[in-house]
Amino acid sequence: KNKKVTVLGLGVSGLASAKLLFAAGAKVTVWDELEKERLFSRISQLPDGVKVICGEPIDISGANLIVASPGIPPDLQPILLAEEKKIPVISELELGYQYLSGQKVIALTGTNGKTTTVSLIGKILSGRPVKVCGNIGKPLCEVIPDTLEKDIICLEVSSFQLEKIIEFRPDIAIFLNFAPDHLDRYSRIEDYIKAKARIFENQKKEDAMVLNADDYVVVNLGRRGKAKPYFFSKKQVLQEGIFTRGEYIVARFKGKEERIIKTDDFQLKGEHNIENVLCAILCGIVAEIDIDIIVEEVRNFKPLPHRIEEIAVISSVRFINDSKATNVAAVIAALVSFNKPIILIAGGKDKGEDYSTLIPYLKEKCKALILFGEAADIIGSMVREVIGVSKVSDLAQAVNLAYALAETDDIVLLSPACSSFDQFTSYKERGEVFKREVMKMKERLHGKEFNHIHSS
Ligand code: UMA
Repeated sequence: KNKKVTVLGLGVSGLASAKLLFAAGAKVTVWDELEKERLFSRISQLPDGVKVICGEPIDISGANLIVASPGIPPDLQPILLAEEKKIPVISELELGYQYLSGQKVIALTGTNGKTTTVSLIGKILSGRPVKVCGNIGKPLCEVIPDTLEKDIICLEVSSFQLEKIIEFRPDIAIFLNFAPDHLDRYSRIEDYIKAKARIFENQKKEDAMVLNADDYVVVNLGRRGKAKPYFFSKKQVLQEGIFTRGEYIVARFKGKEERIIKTDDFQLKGEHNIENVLCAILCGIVAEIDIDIIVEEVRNFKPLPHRIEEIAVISSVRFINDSKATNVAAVIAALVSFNKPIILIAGGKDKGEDYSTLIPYLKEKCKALILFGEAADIIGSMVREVIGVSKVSDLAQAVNLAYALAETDDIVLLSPACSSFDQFTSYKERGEVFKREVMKMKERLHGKEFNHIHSS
């Protein structure tokens, strides 16, 4: 109350933070590098009395506290200045956490599969009052005003949100997997790992860690944690934990083994989804949810949009939207989940990854690569030697070219390996545009008594 707080970034996180702080009686200033005209709808949602500075530099020297949105990089000038002046800088996640009053917190991080897994955990917990939020799209600060004491907060947390925590301490901290990503933000991969590792930092021995036993980065970080570790594995039979044996997912605790569900008995498909399901089941067990409820929720859970999502079949060519694949590891997970020739559409905003790690998979799985967006030339230069590459300017051209190249039973897969921000506002918008272009083509072809020849 009465403190001067500057919120950096007026996206969903900045908006929710500013509202919460203003309601508490703080003197709030919100800053964004964009011009006011581009932020009109957000600004109109702010309470009167919040000061807005947009499209011009901000002087933070009089502030008592800075709240940084996840997208604000740690080397942005106002952050560096605040650090120099010893003004505390916290993330939106930390701000939201400090508003909690003892609610149970489950937090999940990882590189790929976070949103699917946290959504499934939300379903598994749905017999209790649970709020699923965080990087999934709804900031913690947004749910705070409606949070009751009995609620369980189930959070997807990103490295960006964890960078600036102080007290954030989940009762159950989950680390799903690790792969290189966000190298445009972190100059060294160690910095990305360090940010993610903060999920365990404030845990105590009465808390729990849910860890992927197959991922050595995760196992190493878990070794340094103080909380009780629980493991899941797709590759090993564990002494204690959740793992696959033959066609079953199996739980083994205190020497007692129990088959839980068959690996083909749920709608989430692909190896990467087995990992997600193992993780969610283990979290459910750690949260003391009845095993029958867990199994039912896993069985009923439907894949989320934009993740290896089949959107149309046109003359036996399957079109798959995997717009959520914003890094190389996610693309690999998509490629290995098909056993038909793939025409891959990739590109977008480059995040500094080494795309040559795709080479063995391109060789084995793909017949053509269509590149678009800012990263097109960079990706092309790294993989051109093993696959035919075409460059197009947008998704409409990509869809048309992919279809022209396709033969019966081929797969056209949008799995970009990049973020979307060069041409779109989000991966969701990119996925929607892809769907629209595919549907437009389908209508066009059907309308014309299409007789394109697809030879097998
Ligand atoms: N901005 C600046 N200067 C900068 C950077 C950003 O002024 O240098 C401004 C932008 O102009 C914009 C605002 O900040 O107006 C956007 O803030 P933001 O990027 O923090 O975005 P939010 O809308 O608050 O969304 C954030 C997360 N965004 C990012 O981490 C980039 C969302 O995750 C998250 O769903 C939301 O908070 C709720 O928690 C998105 C994401 O891409 C989906 N996350 C990354 C990922 O999953 O890989 C980590």
